Amino acid sequence: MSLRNRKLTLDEFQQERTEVMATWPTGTGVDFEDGVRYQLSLPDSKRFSSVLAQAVRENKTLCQPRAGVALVDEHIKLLQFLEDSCDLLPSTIDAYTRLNHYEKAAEGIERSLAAGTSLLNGFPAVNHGLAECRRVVEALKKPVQVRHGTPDARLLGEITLAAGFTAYEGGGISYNIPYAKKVPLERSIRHWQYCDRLVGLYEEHGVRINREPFGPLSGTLVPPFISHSVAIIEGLLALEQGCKCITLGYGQAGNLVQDIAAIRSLRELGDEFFQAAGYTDYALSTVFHQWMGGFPENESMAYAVIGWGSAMAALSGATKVIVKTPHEASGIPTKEANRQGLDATRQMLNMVREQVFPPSPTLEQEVELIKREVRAVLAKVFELGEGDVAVGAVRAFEAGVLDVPFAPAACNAGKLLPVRDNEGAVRIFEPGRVPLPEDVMTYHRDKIAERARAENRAPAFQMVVDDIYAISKSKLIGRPR
Ligand code: 8ZB
Repeated sequence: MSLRNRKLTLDEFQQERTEVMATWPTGTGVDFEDGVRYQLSLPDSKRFSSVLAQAVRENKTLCQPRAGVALVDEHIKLLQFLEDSCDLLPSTIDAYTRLNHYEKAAEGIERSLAAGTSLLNGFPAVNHGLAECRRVVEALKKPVQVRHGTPDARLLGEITLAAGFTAYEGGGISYNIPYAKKVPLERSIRHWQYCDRLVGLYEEHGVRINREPFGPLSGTLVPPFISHSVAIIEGLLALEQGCKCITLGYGQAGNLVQDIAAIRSLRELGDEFFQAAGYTDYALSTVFHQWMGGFPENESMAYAVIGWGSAMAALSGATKVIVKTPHEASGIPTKEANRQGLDATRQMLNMVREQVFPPSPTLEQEVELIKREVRAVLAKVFELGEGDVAVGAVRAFEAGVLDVPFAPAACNAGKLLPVRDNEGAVRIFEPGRVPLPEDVMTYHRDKIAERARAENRAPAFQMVVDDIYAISKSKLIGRPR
């Protein structure tokens, strides 16, 4: 394996850059120096990192939608429509671009033009190219982030960052394991080192770009320690390449104590591991994703799911919350539904803002549990990598030491099985080859046994299946009827 967690030299980067820029014609229009000049000309109000930093200072939770359509003018109208209802803006990239199928994206643009409506599920930034992307940034008052799901996001990063986007979501693990079937992990991590090095290069030129690993992974019963471990690894990989503004993410699991403990432990573990690795010059924030699993069809019921996620985001003290819409069960939302999700969220954030979840032994215990789990897994990752976290991550997935439930990637073991306990917290039913301490596994088994007794059935795979569909059928825990 040639992969190493070390900063790419400028020569290595420049050589690779020449190849990347030649993969699609819009790559030739990108000038890094011009990108830096444009980035430096942006006011603070349009810089993602500045808005996040202010929220951290004020202990505020910001809200951000997902949104993206095929054509530039429509995309601008959509974001302008959402802008007054949120703090941070996205540009959600379409699925063809995520797979580097730019010819397909080009067809989608043509067909959308002919149809007079978007026939892509996001904004094809690579096809539109730098000048058109910059038109998006110019038309808005708030910071814009690229949100996608791309294992090879090098060209996308070059174009959008030069265009003035000030935040970039994703990572070599989190944009592979849940998103791709057969992209080798070694390759996606290497491609994301390029993206992180690009961000690092902007940082060297005085431009702060926010980097956000994708926290929720498969969005399906992911235990906090799994997503935290991946988030911290991706944070370490980004810091090595010179990134300085990191947002670590977590997808709502549904249990109040577990979700609050998750955000707190994520922030504290982030600092713990980053500093232990020798990084001190960075800004850290957190993002809470409203429920990423199946949603109820019924829109009133969907608002309840959105509201609970908003309350948890605020109580957990996350820096921002990614917002769902009442259309979640059916697909891409209309711009109206998108704004309704934001308005419901903001109402809840505003009501919960001043309230603090009282310190409690139960919460402390949950925080400590997650920390012990993450430390155990990451110790094994470092051991497998002989000190190198990039190598360790690849070997850990091979060995099933890192194992994301319900993820499509062939290189993911899929042996770990999560299930809810009697209060709805996500626990470990079957650890597979994930190295959890023996007493931690005993705790998980006891919590699951408690639920099994309450339901008068043995813990079995059916319980897991019931939990997967529970929220879309109106409950947190998939109890037998
Ligand atoms: C992993 C993220 C999935 C979520 C939403 C889905 C789902 C995807 C768009 C979008 C608004 C888009 N999503 N693409 N929302 N506009 N173009 O991301 O609905 O909630």
